[in-house]
Amino acid sequence: MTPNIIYSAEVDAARAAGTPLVALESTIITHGMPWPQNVDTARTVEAEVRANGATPATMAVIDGDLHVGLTEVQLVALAKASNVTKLSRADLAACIATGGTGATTVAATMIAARLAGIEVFATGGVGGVHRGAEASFDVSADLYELAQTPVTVVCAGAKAILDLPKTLEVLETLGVPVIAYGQDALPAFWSRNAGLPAPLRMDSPADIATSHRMRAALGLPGGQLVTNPIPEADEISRDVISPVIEQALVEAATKGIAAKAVTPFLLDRIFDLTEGRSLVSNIALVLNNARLAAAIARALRTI
Ligand code: PSU
Ligand code: MN
Repeated sequence: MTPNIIYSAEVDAARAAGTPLVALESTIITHGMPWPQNVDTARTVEAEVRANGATPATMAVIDGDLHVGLTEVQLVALAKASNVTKLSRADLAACIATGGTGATTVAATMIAARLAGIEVFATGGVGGVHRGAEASFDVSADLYELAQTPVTVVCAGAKAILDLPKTLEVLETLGVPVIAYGQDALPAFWSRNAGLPAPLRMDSPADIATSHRMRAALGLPGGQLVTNPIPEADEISRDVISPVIEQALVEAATKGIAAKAVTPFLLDRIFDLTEGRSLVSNIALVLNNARLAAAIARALRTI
């Protein structure tokens, strides 16, 4: 049995030519941003990847087919739909087997990227260890995926809706390199500094690409997590965002939000509570990550 993988025309051409590719997720479109900014961002991010010398491959499952690269029509349909399933590692096979439609998280996008031979993936934020995980056991499958699937994921750090020290501990335990790009501190999504040192620092796409290949050469499974600080002009300081996050977390607890619903609920509340400012920053950092991911994908072609 083989899954039906459908490559978009541009991804197909890039694969044939051996030119750089960058994977993109779709949960950020369906569960991470509101319409219509979600589809605008998806288009702009794809354009940014192209402008930086690589081909974008946005992943999704549509009617049981695994799509690597979406057409404009597919992108719009996904962005407009209100009840698309959020697909992580646990959900992917079931969705494909039953002819379903769903958006891929970081974990599922990494799986799709590996199947398509794509080594680099750009997104906004990854899942992690949620605050209160000692009671809820809520640890994102993204972390375990990074431990086993050989894709370098470029994000802007983890959101402070998560417990960042615990997230770093789990990544260390799992043997996942966490690399801050161009600075010593771990970036925290909307802000450039989480107040924690990053385990590793690299200052060039070439070093990140070489490390990616070195892991394979050493027989190590899994990928790398590159944390790229949001551009200064788009940053929201920790003082401003922290109380907003606290309020969103209290509301989630009061409403009994659990499991897959937690991250989308918090993102939506933070958007409302910041009157959309969180989204402006979110878009800027995704574009910044698309540029770095394209540069890493280009560097991988020269090694
Ligand atoms: N963090 C964000 N924005 C997002 C997500 C996480 O800042 O859109 C999405 C990603 O798709 C990520 C998923 O893989 O949420 C993690 O969900 P969970 O915590 O349920 O594993
Ligand atoms: Mn979770």
